[in-house]
Amino acid sequence: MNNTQKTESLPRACLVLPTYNEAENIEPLIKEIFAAQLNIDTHRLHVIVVDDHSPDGTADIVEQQMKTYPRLHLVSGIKTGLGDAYKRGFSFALETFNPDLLLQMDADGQHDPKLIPQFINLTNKDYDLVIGSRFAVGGIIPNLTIWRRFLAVFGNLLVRFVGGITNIKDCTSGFRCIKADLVPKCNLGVFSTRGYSFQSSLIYELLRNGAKPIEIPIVFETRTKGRSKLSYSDQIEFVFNLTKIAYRNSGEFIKYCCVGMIGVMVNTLAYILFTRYFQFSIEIAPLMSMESAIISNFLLNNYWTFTNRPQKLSFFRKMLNFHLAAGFTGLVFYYLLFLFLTQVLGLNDMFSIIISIFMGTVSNYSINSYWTWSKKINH
Ligand SMILES: Nc1nc2c(ncn2[C@@H]2O[C@H](COP(=O)(O)OP(=O)(O)O)[C@@H](O)[C@H]2O)c(=O)[nH]1
Ligand SMILES: [Mg+2]
Repeated sequence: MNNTQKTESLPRACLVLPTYNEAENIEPLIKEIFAAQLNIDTHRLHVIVVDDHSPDGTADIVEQQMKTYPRLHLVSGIKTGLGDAYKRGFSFALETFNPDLLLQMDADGQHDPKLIPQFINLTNKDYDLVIGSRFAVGGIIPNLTIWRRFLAVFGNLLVRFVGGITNIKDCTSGFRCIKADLVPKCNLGVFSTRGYSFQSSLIYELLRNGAKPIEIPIVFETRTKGRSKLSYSDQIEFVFNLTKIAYRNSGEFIKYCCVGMIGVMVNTLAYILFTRYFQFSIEIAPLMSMESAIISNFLLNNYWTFTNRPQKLSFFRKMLNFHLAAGFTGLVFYYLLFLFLTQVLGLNDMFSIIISIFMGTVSNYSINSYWTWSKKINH
């Protein structure tokens, strides 16, 4: 049996490659991906390029290459975001090829195709989800701008500690290999995420459906040519999507937000009481009303939001932590971030205050969840 006949009978692995204006990167990448087939004995590789009518002619190059590579396919659509592109690519792969594995990868040279055989090998060893991880021990992100590095690190911390996916270090990586039978269970059709936050939603859904994950350290190179397509709307969608993941993972975050809203009412009522009834001065009254709200928030969180958690710290230690967390997030998010957004970035003050309150709530929740009411046992 020659090599071609041998691979014909193998189960299929479909690599879904989303592209938007990747004309300068796509040709060498496809060559490298198919070269990796030589080191894969167990699966037959198909590559599905999902292109959204890139104005730079990416699709034309792919069509040219399809003449050389019979297992190269093109799915074209209207640009509505990275998540939508993946959904389209996955559906096409599942319906057309009935694959054993689905792979995800960026088309800009940031992911090394030479790792594909290793990813596939690990699924042969009983792992359902192999993640090319920038944050596993040995993972490196050289030459990334400080802003992009911050987004990658902070975004992951949020997914992990707000979303509750604590066992995965890189929840937003776009380099993965997944056992295909898990994907239909994830119900991609009802994912509301259209952009980059698809990646974290997918991880959450896969784990919820019992996927056994493993992370492989990768070197996340800078893109070979062209510009990143990550937009501000992707970043905003990402943050809002976190609350959904957090809520679906547990109702604690929602309870925490309700407590926060009750806190605003307590703050206001206490202020009215201290100034109008007890006649305190307006220098003192705001501090007293703020402290009343902090104490009422603490008690509600202790006896309602986190009541089912094993109690690790003493009541007073939790109270102290809660105050420190409130001071920290108050200063960093409600004040410094607000100043940064309005004064440095020149954004509208109402938009900035909403972002600051949102980021402050999310961070405050994370700190209290993982410090004040930590689930971990003290050794
Ligand atoms: N089809 C499609 N591909 C996209 C879209 N947005 C990004 N991509 C592709 O998704 C991959 C990751 O995007 P990239 O801009 O490199 O994101 P970054 O690595 O986070 O900066 C690249 O291959 C992009 O061409 C989109 O809306 N549609
Ligand atoms: Mg990229």
